[in-house]
Amino acid sequence: MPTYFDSIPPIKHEGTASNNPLAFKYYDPRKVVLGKTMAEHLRIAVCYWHTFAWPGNDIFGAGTFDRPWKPGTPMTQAMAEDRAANAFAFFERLGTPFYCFHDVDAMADALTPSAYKASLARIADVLAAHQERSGVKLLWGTANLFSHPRYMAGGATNPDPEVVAWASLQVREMLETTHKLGGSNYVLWGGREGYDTILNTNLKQELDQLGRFLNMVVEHKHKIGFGGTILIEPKPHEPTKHQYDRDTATVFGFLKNYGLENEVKVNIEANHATLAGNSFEHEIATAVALGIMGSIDINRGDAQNGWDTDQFPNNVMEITQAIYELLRGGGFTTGGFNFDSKVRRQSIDAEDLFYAHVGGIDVLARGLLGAAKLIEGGELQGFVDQRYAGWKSGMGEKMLAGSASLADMADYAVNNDVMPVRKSGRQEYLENLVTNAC
Ligand code: XUL
Ligand code: CO
Repeated sequence: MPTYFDSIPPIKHEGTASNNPLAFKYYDPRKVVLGKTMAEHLRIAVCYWHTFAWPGNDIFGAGTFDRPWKPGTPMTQAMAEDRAANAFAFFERLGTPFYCFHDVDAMADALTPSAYKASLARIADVLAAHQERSGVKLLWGTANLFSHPRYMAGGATNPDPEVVAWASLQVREMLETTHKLGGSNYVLWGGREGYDTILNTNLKQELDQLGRFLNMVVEHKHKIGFGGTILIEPKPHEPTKHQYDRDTATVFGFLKNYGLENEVKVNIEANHATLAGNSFEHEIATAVALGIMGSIDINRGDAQNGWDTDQFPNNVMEITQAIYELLRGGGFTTGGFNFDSKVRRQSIDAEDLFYAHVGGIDVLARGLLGAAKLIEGGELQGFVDQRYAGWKSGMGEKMLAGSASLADMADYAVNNDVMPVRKSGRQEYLENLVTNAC
């Protein structure tokens, strides 16, 4: 069957001397970096929603993309199958190993719960056949609990238990579908798990609903024997004014509160990190430190715009720092880099989808090479280790081990007439190390 992408040749690695805009300059899937191939390190996925389900509309204007599978219009089974064939044609030409999707990105429209089940099952068979034929795998699946009007006041945190029953249906079906398709993770992004105004909101009630809901998801995961990781995707706001999963540290507190810190990890998104007032690398370092680093949605925001612009990444220095933190934490296990990025509304051609992904993937490859250089050089780690060396012996060691009290520390200061010597934090020197590694 012909596809929209037939005129695009498969994307190859041609190296930095190439000026072919449809070739990788840095991403060479087989190149070994720190003992693993680039493909194994980066585990790249294309997302279904921005690239195949979004028609190019925004809140002021209609869709601008003239795609043959007609995104944004009511979807029949035939259209869903056409969309899947085009999506896999894209994945195969790009040569990326994974994809991610929400239930409604891929399935024909369904009004009732039983129609929903049947429609999802029908497209799951189609996706399974494409996976089998192409070798492309599912990085993660998720249920969309935010687009349908029934979810205007939330999915799991809705004041109406009947809406939560619908949410339970979608999550059960998508968790089972992800399992059947051999997915590596299952994601919950709580786009409407928050509030528009606290005036109509019972915050404690909603947190308890969300905590119980997530426990139900974990119980079901074990019941069906899904071996992948359950991931929460933090975001501070948009579409709601306040979202409960606002950033990684907040999610960790929530998981602890509901006994889930050993069951659930995070899917960190670069643009969500910056919307929350954090840096991307801060979110990764925090997840690593708390033992909940799972996967990454890669994109970038816009320094002037305060919303989730989901642009393709192009800042090599920022990505180098992010990948450095990721590698320091051991890198991905079940996770990967999912391109939760969208081309601009004026980028209307098939080629634009390729330019965007090729550029973004090359930025990840450069970030990986830069991070590897920093790790191999050892100066950055050496500086940090030296900075904290005092905690390996003496009073520092005792305090951390719990054998020195507040009084012991205070007496130590008095008895030894302690006058600490200030040492440079060397920020600019360290920034130069990163710049020079890129
Ligand atoms: C929204 C967002 C979602 C999640 C999956 O900002 O990032 O697409 O990644 O629901
Ligand atoms: Co995302």
